[in-house]
Amino acid sequence: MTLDPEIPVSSADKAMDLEWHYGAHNYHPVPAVLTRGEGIFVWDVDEKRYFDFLSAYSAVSQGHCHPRIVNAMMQQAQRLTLTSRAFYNDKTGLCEKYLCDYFGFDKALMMNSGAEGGETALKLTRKWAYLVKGIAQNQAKMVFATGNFWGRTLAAISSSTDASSTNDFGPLVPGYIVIPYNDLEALENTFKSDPNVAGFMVEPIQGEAGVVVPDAGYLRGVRDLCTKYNVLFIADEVQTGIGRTGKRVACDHENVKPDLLVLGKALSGGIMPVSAVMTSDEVMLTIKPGEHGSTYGGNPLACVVTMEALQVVEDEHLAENAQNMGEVFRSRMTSLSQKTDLLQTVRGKGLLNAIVITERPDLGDQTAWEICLKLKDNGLLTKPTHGDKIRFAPPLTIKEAQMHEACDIIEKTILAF
Ligand code: IF1
Repeated sequence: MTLDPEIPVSSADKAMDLEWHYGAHNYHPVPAVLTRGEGIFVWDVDEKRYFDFLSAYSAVSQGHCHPRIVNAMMQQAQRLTLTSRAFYNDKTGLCEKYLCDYFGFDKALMMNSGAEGGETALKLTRKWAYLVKGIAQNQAKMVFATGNFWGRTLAAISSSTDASSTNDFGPLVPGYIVIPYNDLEALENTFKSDPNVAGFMVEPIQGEAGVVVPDAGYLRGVRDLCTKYNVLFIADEVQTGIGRTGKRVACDHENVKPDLLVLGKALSGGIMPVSAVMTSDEVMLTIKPGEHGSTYGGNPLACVVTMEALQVVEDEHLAENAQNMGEVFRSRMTSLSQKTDLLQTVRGKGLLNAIVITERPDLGDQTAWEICLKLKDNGLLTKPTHGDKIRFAPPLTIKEAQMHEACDIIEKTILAF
């Protein structure tokens, strides 16, 4: 491949140029060209160090390139990586048991992306609707909340209320009902009015919508209504799970147990795509051999990585650390909000947080983006979510001194803006 002599020589520019010329334009990245990651830090091609306050959208909760997880991967990668599920192997069952013991379910079904996890949960729910609940064929309804985000597949975007996710991708998947988030009355009215409702899939905290935390008691209310109306409660914890909000999973904040739990992202510590759906025998056994699967789903390499990634969360008490460091972060941001009108409020749980900023008249909806560019210049990486919210989600391994150093950067950037 001969590079166009017009392409700027700096490796940062070259990397961005290559993506521009040869890659789809389905992202608008912050212009940082990263080449190395370790713990809470990443470095760009010019060896500039950044605090990673996005953690690949909560997938790198254990920190970049965690040595235990990388080592586990390397050991297994030299032994057996993929057999397909046409045969058994000596890791998949161990990991399925590990997941069931860790999260308290009868069975697990492993896939790859979070979207595939959500799709698997939906297919299980529809099977259960017809084979167990007795809903008439093709009449099962799925309920979602406004502002939901669970991936980019057609089934996932069909529940979206964000035009940028759905425009020009129709026709969408039928059988969906979308109701307001954090609204138990709307949920009960929907269950009362339609006997064909099979499941309600909801994020305990909405990530993409801008870290929207529902009222205390919402998850308990969802649990009780789903039980009352014999509807499956599907918790999409792809982003909120695995210690991110200060608990093992976010549902633990209200001691509720969903009928199906969907996990992804940090399940593999940012090493490779792994997702999983966990549920009861009653639900899981509605799918028979040959009715669902995936080439890489539950492969030996993914299973070894997953078990080590979860053990690291346990051994390093990452959920507790997320709880404590999140309190430090929100306290610092609350103090900062008293020094500037730019920062309206901070919200979140554990280390899944966002600040809501006041758009500056000259910048309008680019204000958050411009702040993120300045944060980058000052050594901290993150990205706006939906206009006027900026998400802050560092790896759960962050230490208190590092959190204060990062908050100093945020404070300096905001006050100078
Ligand atoms: C991108 C958003 C976050 C998720 C929840 C399922 C999935 C996701 C709650 C699907 C994925 C990712 C997708 C990623 C950016 C990121 C994201 F901004 F897109 F919405 F985190 F908020 N459930 N979220 O958050 O998992 O198939 O991606 O493995 O599309 O760039 P996936």
